Amino acid sequence: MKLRILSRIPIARLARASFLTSLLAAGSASAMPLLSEVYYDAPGSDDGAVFVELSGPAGFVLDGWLVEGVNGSNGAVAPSIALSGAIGADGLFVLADRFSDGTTAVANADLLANFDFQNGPDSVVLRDADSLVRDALGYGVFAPDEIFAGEGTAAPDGAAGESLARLFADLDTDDNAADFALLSTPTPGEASFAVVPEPGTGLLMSLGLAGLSAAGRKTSRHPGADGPARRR
Ligand SMILES: [Ca+2]
Ligand SMILES: [Ca+2]
Ligand SMILES: [Ca+2]
Repeated sequence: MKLRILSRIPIARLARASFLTSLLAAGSASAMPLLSEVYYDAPGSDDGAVFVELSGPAGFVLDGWLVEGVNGSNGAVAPSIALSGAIGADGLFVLADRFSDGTTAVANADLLANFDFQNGPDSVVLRDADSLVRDALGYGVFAPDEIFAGEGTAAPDGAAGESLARLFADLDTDDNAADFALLSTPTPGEASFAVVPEPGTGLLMSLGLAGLSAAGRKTSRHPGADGPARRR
């Protein structure tokens, strides 16, 4: 009976399930926290508008961790922002740029600091309390003599108003081009998470259907479509 059900599923959906299953296999939850969204170029002034969103285990303490910009033209590090506080119960943490009056226009901000990143080609790096690089995102087209401090292949450099967000906030294959996509509407404090298949699904799991059904049920199909808001 299961095989008959399988025969009705379009090939394209099976391909997507297979892709998701391979991503789940390649990703590593142990690598978290991760950069889950970076917004560095708001329309007009960036002041009070840009942010870095991290994903990770709820309650994970970020004291001593750093978010750094790496200049693609010479490798210079600026800004370097010291993190403090903990990842929220929703699995996300938003570092937001602040206006001179101490407020921000960024929704769901967890920590305010004064920073901005350059438009690409540049990189944003996440370091832990031992200064080890735990995650990195390079964006834009890097010339051979420019410094790429991201992972794998660079993500695209979006237009003003677009952010770079992980397809799934908790999924990392260490290839920026594969893991990140441009969002026309940035989503600080909101994200889609990959769903770990439930145990005991046997045949379905081997066919990659567990990932398909889970993806259809619990995540938006396209991060830019900004699926159902998470409960906070
Ligand atoms: Ca701008
Ligand atoms: Ca990574
Ligand atoms: Ca987001």
